[in-house]
Amino acid sequence: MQEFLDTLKNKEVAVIGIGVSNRPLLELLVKAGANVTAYDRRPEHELQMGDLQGIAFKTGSHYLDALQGDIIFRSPGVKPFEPQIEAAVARGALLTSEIEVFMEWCPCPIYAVTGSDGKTTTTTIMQHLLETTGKHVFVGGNIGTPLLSKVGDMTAEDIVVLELSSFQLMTMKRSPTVAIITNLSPNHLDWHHDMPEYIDAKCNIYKYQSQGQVVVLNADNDASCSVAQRDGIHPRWFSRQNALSQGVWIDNSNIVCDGQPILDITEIALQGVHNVENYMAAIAAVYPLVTREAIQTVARTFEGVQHRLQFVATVEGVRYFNDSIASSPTRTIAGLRSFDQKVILILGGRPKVPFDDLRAIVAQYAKEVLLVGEATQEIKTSFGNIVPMTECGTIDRATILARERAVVGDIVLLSPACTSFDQFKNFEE
Ligand code: UMA
Repeated sequence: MQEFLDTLKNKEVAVIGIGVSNRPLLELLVKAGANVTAYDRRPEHELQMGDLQGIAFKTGSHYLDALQGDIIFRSPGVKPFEPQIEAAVARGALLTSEIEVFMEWCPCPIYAVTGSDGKTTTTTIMQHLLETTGKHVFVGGNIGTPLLSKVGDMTAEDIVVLELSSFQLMTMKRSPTVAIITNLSPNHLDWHHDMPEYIDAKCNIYKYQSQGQVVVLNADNDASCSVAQRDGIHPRWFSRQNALSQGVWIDNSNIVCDGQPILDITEIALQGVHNVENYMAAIAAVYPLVTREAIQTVARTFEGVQHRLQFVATVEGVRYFNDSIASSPTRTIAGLRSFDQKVILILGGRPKVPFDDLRAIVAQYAKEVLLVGEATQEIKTSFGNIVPMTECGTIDRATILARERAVVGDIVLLSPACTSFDQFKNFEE
């Protein structure tokens, strides 16, 4: 950690985006003696910067107009092709990010997961599996915890498991020891220019690997097969649909790894074939470091990431999911996109950001919306008549109404797109 901090002393550093990823980074940069300017498009009063000392700030609508610095840290949501960023790079500035620098300085093996669907669950499965080896496992990245400030606590004996988004991978010039792409399908095309750019970003997860490092790909996914062929790589494949000669596949109801039966899929506590695929990807990455017995124990006991698209129960043929961690429209959009049928959506609470971006996705993925909390009128105004909406007031009433309205095969999803603070202590309550 000290070695890393020494590289930054007296450097002119720009940090774009004052959010989850960059807050601990800002503190580290100040500690290192760098001259730091932090940029954010949000106005200063929304940023709660009181605890950040020794930093110059540029905020608001023209925040990037005077972008300076030898090193630029971009937070994931900031597009690298903003003209001011491209101009800075053209004049010689180094464009990097908290996660990229973490990967450079991390002292232990990194297992990283990306993909259009199943990233968070696969990352968490990997965490549980690797913990059975007795090693200290650090988990972070897009899943929520920035790890750069923890490098000093890590040793070569530990393991890091990262969830990486296309936003994080887009400018990445480092790859992990073991990389997984769960699948590739159109996603985030409101942010990326187009599908090829999105896919290229994802492929950075293996592009900088050295010999002997591993990439796991989904043989059932056409886009994954195309990139393997294009890049001439030799991945460790998994396939739920076809038997393979090597890698991970299904024989009767058994997940088989290189011909060895590992796990009966009926033992997996998580619902859905997508979770069978998540286990297959994870097994391809960790077996035989993680034993067959340990894999079976995790599969029987791990019931999903709490509050994060967590499957709760099937009642009278209706499946209920809790995604209460989705306190912004972006998160609700991601949640809705993971279902392949229209859902009954419980939405609302205390509004945080406008709902305009959610409108089109709700029209596509929700059969009806049950509204709760302070955001009710704002959502109604924003959505107009795209979908039937009912004012319920509380989550209790919304849930009762959802049960009355749902028919066999329906999905009821709580994914509020708002904070819970108007009625609850936090999203967990
Ligand atoms: N900002 C700008 N200009 C921009 C964009 C953002 O100034 O053009 C500012 C915002 O006003 C905000 C700050 O940048 O104040 C940081 O915003 P950010 O959106 O870059 O996000 P962070 O708070 O740093 O959180 C990010 C990830 N967010 C995104 O990728 C959008 C979090 O993933 C991640 O958990 C966190 O880093 C820790 O590493 C969230 C996510 O929704 C969960 N990810 C997407 C997904 O999973 O689909 C990719």
